[in-house]
Amino acid sequence: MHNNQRSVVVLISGNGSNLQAIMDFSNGENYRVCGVISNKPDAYGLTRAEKSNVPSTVVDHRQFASRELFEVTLAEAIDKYEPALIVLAGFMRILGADFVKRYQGKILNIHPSLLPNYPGTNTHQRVLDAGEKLHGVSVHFVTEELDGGPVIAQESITVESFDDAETLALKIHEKEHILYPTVVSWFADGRLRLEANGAYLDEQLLPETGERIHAS
Ligand code: NHR
Ligand code: GAR
Repeated sequence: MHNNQRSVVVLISGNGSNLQAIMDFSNGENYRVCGVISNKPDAYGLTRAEKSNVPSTVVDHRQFASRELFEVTLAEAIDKYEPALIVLAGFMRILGADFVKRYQGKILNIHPSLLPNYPGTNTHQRVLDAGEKLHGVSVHFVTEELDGGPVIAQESITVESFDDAETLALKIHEKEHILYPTVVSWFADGRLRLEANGAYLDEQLLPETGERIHAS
């Protein structure tokens, strides 16, 4: 086991299979998941955290009168874990400018599309409706611009004639569960940085589509 693991907080809203992959991969790695925060009290990811003996906190957005008040409490919950990195993994609340500024360069998100294509929600169905042959997943730095922060890494899948939103989600998940822990460990190694002009990996400015690892 590493004795200088970087602390990571994972934010979820649901199933938490990416959280699971990140926790599983952390064994003997350069990071550890020190806390899980969900905005949904019934998220299955909370059970996953408990099973892995990782502490968790619920910050239920419905209990707050405004986004700003929700985010103040969310920030307090995060700061208690003193993380080096915040990882959004199926986290479904848009984060405001003040929140993002506070953690500038320290928030990652995984998004189920080949950004900059298909930002927002319901990506699998939109990809099918558009007749795309190529789909995929992107890990990016979170900035004020929704799904618009610099892309760090992408992995693609092919869309077959028999695919529906469910089979696409399955294929995407398989890629995500390898890609996301890999990028988290890059960050923990100090290899990743957000600058005004984009994302850097090993002092190299990444292209707008990020680093295509495990090209397939
Ligand atoms: N916040 C900022 N500032 N920047 C990003 O890039 C963010 C972010 C917060 C979340 C994840 C994102 C995704 O990967 C993410 C990226 C939720 C919505 C959304 O519309 C959109 C994108 C993402 C997450 N949320 C609705 C809202 O009003 C609620 C939808 C729901 O609860 O089902 O917050 O796709
Ligand atoms: C993942 O596929 C992730 O890319 C997507 O939700 C899923 C969460 O799965 N994220 C978004 O759609 C963000 N808007 P998980 O809870 O099993 O990790």
